[in-house]
Amino acid sequence: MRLSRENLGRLSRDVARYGYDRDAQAVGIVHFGIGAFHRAHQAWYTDAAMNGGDRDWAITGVSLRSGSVAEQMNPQDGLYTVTERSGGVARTRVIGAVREVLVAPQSPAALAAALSAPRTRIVTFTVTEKGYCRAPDGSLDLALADGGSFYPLLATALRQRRDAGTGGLTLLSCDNLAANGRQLAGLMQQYLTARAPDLLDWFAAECSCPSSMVDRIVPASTNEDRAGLAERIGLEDRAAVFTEPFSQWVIEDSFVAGRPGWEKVGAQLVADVAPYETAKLRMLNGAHSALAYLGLEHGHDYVHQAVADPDIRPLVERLMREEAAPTIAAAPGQDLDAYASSLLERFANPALNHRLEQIAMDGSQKIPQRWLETLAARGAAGAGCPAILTALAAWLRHVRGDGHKVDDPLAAELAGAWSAHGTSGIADVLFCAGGLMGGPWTARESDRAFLAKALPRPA
Ligand code: CS2
Repeated sequence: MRLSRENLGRLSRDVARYGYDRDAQAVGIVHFGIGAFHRAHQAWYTDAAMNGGDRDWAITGVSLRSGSVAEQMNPQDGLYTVTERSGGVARTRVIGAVREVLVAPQSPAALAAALSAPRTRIVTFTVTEKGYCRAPDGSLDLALADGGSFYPLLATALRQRRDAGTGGLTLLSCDNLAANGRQLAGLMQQYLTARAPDLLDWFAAECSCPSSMVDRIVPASTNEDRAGLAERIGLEDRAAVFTEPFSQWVIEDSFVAGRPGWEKVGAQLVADVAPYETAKLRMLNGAHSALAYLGLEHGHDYVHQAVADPDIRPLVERLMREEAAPTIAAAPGQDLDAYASSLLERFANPALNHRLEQIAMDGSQKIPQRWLETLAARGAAGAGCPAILTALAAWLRHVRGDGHKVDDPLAAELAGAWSAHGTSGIADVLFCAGGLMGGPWTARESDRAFLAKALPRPA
């Protein structure tokens, strides 16, 4: 028997659940990219805010392509559980914040109506790095944007809202990009310039794009996870997510038409997100990517195994403490050394089973803000980054794709660069000015020499 409104009463009594009247809540948020991360993070905070008395912030989730999340959630009336795991302890809660899931290609009219409804005031995004359709130089790739992304859908909605006098929207990016709000604003402006220039002034005046730092480790759920949960709670939940107890959300407080009281339920609303976002991207995500490529090469499957490996751990510590941390202008009270220690502890959580392969995907979209910006900042200060360069060499070997599939939107270009340039030239050609990965960082002579030595696969 499956989780649903009707079956809620059959849940085991130790499962916590929302206490508000779902029918009395209007939809206030449309969310693009309703995967596990959104369900364990923004929807979880919003649910807590409504539980605390906030009204009318229910969420309509949108899948841009696949119908699988809709199939998981709609038959359950949008309900799902979040289970926090640590040590032998698991705590489960039913979240009521999501009203329904729309699959964009299947329900264009319902989606247009949700985006232009007067009560919709915020649009949030977890579409992953590649969902922003950026060319390697960071500008909008218009052909990608026109091919099934959120940009045309938003442009249509913005036109309807302007023409109907409905008022603007806050577009809140919750993806792991540097200055994610500023990037989203710039990319949206580029889209409008090309496709709807008459909306540019209205967009600038009526909409806002705050930046936010999001943090919670949410491994992809497995059949085994779901089966164990069903046994424990007494109902099957096909949309269940499993995560760590830790959660952080730092949001720039710039909303054009109100927002939930997220600060009352643990989020930090601040004037400047940059110090938190930079620390998170360069330290947490930077360490994660290093663990992924080095860990896979060492035969590990999970983060907790890689971080316990004495060949890998010291390198990851150096990456965080000696390479990334010195490039970050910390906010008052932000202790980067303590942050590094807390990250090592979180990575070591054996109850999470966070697959290295999940982190290794889409490296071309991730490493600019995770590693290359640190390399650039350290390089400008005349310092080197041996730990990052060692990890970068492992990434280069990974995208060569010997015996495994490379899951990356630039996989073909990277394979082409490998066959044209080989071990002796690959790093030089990718990280030069104008090279495929030569955006934020151009390798110095000494970096290229380091990479050339590090590149051959270790015996
Ligand atoms: C991970 C992130 O998959 C990845 O690339 O580094 O999803 C990471 O788990 C989250 O950003 C943690 O907040």
